[in-house]
Amino acid sequence: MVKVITYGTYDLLHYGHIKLLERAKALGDYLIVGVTADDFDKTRGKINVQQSLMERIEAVRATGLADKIIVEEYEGQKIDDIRRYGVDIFTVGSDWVGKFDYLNDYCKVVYLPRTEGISSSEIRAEKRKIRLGLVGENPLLLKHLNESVFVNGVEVTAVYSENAEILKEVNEKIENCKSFESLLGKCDAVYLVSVPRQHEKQIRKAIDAGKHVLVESPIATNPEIVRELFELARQHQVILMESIKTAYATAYDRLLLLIKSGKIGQVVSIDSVCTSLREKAPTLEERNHVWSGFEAWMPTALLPIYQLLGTTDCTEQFVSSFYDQQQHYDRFTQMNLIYPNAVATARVGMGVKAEGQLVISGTKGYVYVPAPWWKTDYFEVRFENQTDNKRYFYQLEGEGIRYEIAAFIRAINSVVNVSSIEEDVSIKIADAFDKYRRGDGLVKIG
Ligand code: C2G
Repeated sequence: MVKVITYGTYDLLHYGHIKLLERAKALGDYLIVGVTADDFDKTRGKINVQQSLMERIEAVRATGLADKIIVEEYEGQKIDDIRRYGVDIFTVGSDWVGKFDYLNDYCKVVYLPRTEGISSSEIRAEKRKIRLGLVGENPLLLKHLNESVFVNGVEVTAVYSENAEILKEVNEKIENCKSFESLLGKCDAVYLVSVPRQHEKQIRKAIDAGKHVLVESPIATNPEIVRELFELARQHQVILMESIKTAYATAYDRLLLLIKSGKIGQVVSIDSVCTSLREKAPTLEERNHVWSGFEAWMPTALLPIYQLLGTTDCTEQFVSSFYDQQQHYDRFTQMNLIYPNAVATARVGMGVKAEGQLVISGTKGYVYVPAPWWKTDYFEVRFENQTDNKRYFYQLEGEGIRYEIAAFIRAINSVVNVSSIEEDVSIKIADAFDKYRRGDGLVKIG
């Protein structure tokens, strides 16, 4: 019996895929089809896959051409599979010519002509590209601009910024708008990275104009307003999504799942530290568009705390802030949160450097994420008995920003909010800002 193997993502299964599978089957008597796992696709740069692994497997199964379907999860797996299943022929489309010649050491390699004129990318692109407008003075705007090119189905068309340094970096193909209103006329969706106090007004205008909104955290600095804005977005059938790039890092997502499944027992303490230095403290004028330490970092530092310990049971919140009174600028802030069965500390700073790690302690063990934990690609689960310790690594591309943009575009196209940040977490983050602003539980030093 001649065994044939072939691999693919098979997203939005189309005629080209089916032709390939038919010809692959015709090369032998038994066809094995390897369907790529989501993580594996991410590591090979395919981040726009629309269907889940199960949907893609089902589509391949429905062709009736595969005698066996397997999942491709890691680099080098093809060699393993060929040996394990006693494969005689490896085949793949001609777009891969030469790439798999190394498999000739294990079986025969056949490149089949690719069907012209059809591809998953084209099917995805048939939907008109989402025109994205970028708004704000924070240099994060440029990171989003650069990362958006990795995401299919989106194109940055306009920018509105009062920061001349940022505008210098934006190429002339992108329209430099003189006002927020004119930007709204040039796009379908906006990414806001203006200072938090401008968010509410801008979000309302954008939603009223029927635009989707991705907004750098916090959505607003008052929990009631955030609740209202989510409601407004629902009424207008647009997506409102909070942006914290860490939430889209695969390692961070896996870490949450691992802890929620009880790996370290009950969580009793979370210590989260996020700091960065800046060249010089902002002047009073600059404060109008410069983010303070609390604004820039607190949402990220609070994210694992609210996502793991919840948003309803937090009984107390004490904050000490090293505050530059003259410049109205917080340099270093520590927030202590008390839950019925757990405590947490979020420590953030701008203009202060500390070990930016995340430690989550439980009754059976703890999770350690080394600095800078907000760009997580690696973490360890540690136990009393060191031989039980485990290390986890998940490739992170573009600090998570491109995954976040991809999630935003997917949400827009499916009109379902697929945000990795739950609404109650967004509201609670706004609540922390509100309390801080009102001086509730706050001790200022410096
Ligand atoms: N294909 C084709 N004609 C098309 C489109 C795709 O013959 N118009 C073939 C591809 O060459 C591939 C298979 O259909 O053999 C699956 O295509 P994709 O889902 O795009 O998967 P791909 O990224 O090519 O993955 O490591 C190799 C991969 O797993 C192949």
